[in-house]
Amino acid sequence: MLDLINVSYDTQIPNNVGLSSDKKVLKALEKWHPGYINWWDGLIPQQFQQSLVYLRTAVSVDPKGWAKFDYVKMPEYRWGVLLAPQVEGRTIPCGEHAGEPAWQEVPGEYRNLMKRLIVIQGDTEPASVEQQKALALTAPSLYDMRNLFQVNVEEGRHLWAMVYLLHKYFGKDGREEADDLLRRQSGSEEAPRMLGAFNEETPDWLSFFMFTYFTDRDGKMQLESLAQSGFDPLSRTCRFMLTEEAHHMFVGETGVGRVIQKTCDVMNANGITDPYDINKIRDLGVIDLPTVQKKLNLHYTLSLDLFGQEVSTNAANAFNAGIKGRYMENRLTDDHQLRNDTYRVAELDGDQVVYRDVPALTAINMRLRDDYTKDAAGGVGRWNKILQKAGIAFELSLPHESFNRKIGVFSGHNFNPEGKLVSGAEYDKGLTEWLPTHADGDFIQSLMKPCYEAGEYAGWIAPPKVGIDNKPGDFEYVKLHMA
Ligand code: BYC
Ligand code: FE
Ligand code: FE
Repeated sequence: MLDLINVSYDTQIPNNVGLSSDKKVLKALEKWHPGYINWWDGLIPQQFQQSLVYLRTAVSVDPKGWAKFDYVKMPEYRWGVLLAPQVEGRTIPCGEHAGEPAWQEVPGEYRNLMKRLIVIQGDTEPASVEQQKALALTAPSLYDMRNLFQVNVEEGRHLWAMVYLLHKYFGKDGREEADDLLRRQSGSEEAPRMLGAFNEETPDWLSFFMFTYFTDRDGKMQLESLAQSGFDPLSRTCRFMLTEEAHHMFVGETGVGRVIQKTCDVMNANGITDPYDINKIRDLGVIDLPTVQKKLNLHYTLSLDLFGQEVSTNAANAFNAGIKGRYMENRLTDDHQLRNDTYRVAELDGDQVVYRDVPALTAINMRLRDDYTKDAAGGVGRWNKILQKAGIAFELSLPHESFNRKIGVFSGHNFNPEGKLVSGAEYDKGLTEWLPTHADGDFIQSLMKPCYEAGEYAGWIAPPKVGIDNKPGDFEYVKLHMA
């Protein structure tokens, strides 16, 4: 009898999908495995590959207690194929097949559409590891380094999750797509990653925290909508990935929060009340709040672009086919088909942003993006609480959806963060206050000095309130191997 909760370690690839009796797929995955290890080996600097990292590894997919923590050398991490348990009698939640039994195989008519979405999802996972590959060299603490590596190994596992689906359900072209996932590279000229934000740099730790807060949250929203898929193996894969995703966003939210906390503490200790007294604040070795806002502007708007066009026939087709649902589709109470519904989308009328109702089926991307914005606003509110508590008169906010966009109706137009169309000259002038400049980047870079003593933290970031796995403050989260 197959055990679908606990992970089996009887093959090279830990799994709860019965790989040991699925020889064809096991063989394909074993063939893909060396390329993956080779990719990982070439990416993360060698001294960290040899270090012992206190990581959690999934041992079951039961939401209560699925993880075990232990010291692991990353190349020996057991990347596995883990699907959430099958739900008895699950039906397709939306679109023209709503109510029919969920598919256990890919319906021929949707094969290409489904493959494309799985490939895009798979492409982002290794891309993020590539973007973050150099950060350990400047880790502000062993605690942060451990969190970085935890995120990295799990994004690696997310790649495995998509590669499993490609190998198992898409035959030869699935295997070719799986190979291509290791061929493309973030930022490469010849073979870039598929989506814009995944070809940007993550040059410093503030970027990393913003990325895990804002861009991993796009991951959450996309996985939520794929978890609603009528294709049951995709749904089950995404449901388990979501349990891991929560930690990635936690790292981002608490990371930014700790940066803000430290800046407030240092300002208060030195009697600085004006957050715009930037030189004085920077001279004290912490990141000024206007620069935090600029980084927020950048990462939020890059992430908005990941939702695609506001009005999209691709998205309508995916919903109608039952391949991709809305956020919390199973909790919504409409007909799940959107035959006559409308949804409000932004449009440009001359130099005004206007809102118009369009058929809801075509506005699936916009709706998910709106849900994302609501979700992302929560943490910004909590960051502002830190500022209030410290008595610093500064408020962070999400810029208007029209600002700095490369995809959708606003792209190619000069909007300011308040959502007002401005002249090219005004825009150029404003940019230095709205987005990080090279000088801002240089300043942040100057703070990025590694802090590798257990229990110590770089001067620009506050320690966390609690440790990982309830460990004490001076716990050695990474036992560094220094050659
Ligand atoms: N960059 O009709 P549209 C994560 C293309 S993050 C470049 O709106 P659609 C993670 C688009 O492909 C989550 N191109 O497209 C986070 C289309 O091209 P074709 C990743 C773009 O399909 C952190 C054309 O423009 N998962 O997991 O409705 C760390 C027309 O656009 C972009 C997914 O994204 C762009 N930003 O929407 C690690 C889920 N946007 O077909 C991991 C799967 C659009 O005309 N993907 N284009 O050649 C999807 O659901 C959809 O493909 C998208 C795009 C939402 C991305
Ligand atoms: Fe992921
Ligand atoms: Fe993630």
